[in-house]
Amino acid sequence: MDIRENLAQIGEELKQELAQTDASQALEALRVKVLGKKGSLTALLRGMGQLSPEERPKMGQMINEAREKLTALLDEKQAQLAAREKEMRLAAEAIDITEPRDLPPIGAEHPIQLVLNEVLSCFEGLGFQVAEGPEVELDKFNFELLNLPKNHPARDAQDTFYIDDNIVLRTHTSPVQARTMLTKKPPIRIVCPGRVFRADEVDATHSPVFHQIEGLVIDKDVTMADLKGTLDAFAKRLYGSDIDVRFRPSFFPFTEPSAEVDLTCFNCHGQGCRVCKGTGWIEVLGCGMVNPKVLEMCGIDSSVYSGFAFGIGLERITMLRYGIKDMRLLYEGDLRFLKQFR
Ligand code: 2NL
Repeated sequence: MDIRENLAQIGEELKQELAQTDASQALEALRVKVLGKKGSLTALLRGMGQLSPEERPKMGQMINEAREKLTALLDEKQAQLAAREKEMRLAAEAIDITEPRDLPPIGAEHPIQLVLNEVLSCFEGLGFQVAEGPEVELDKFNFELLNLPKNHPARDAQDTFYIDDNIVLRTHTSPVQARTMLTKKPPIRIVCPGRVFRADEVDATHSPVFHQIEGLVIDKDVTMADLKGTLDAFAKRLYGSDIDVRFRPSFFPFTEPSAEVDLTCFNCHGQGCRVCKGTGWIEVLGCGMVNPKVLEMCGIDSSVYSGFAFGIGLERITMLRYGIKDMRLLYEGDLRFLKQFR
């Protein structure tokens, strides 16, 4: 068989085998079988040694042309296979973006937050603005300006977490109001919600970290009637139009006069029940007319302006609202408890 026939046969064989090849690995094996060191075309090249010097250049040229053709055939097939394999891979990896996914578990607002939201929307409806301040406070703002001088029992080390001689964890949100009085001119109408700290034991009704919302109104001619009217409107917005407020005399160093405020029991509407211990009333907050000494220390002329303030313990009204018997449930983060408020 002469080289020409040989080349034609190698080409025919390759074409047939290529037609049956459908994987790039098999294609590479074919490439080696023809063009590799021990390949059929390479064997022909080696055989050229037996040719006469006159024949050699011509045959060499034919073999090289054949090699180029065969290489082109192999490359073409390789490109086809690569394209097909890519197509298959893309098809296999395709993502159905219309497939509904598993939703991550959705959290719920904490019951204290739920109650705070209601209380805030009541006061915002009455024209109050929300003010916030630092939880780590200067003694001056937490105590001094609120008529709680050094050695007052309320600042006893038993109740107050001291950072150092002049810095405490705030024991109420009143320092936010003191800061507001020092920086803003009346009229002032703010509510200050936030976390407060007292060195208390932990039990069903006490926690060293708890939450308050305080309110402050300062303007000309503000009287006890404005205080009572505001709290009455608040109570009716929060619990319903049949809820009344009742003032009992009390004492706070920062207000004079001071009062504790009861609301009609939201559970029995005044009839008397377990929630209100048969009285028909529930104690909800403390309040009073801002002590003129406090106004003066905070840079407000007490001969021109007067004001009222109040403080509400959020844990207490949250527990009453949802019938929670132990305050610790509010802090433990037990999902079985928290889920019930979704
Ligand atoms: C309570 C009593 C109260 C205030 C807080 C206050 C703040 C300033 C001036 C005057 Cl800057 N008063 N706050 C007044 C009366 C009572 O809270 O039993 N809270 C749970």
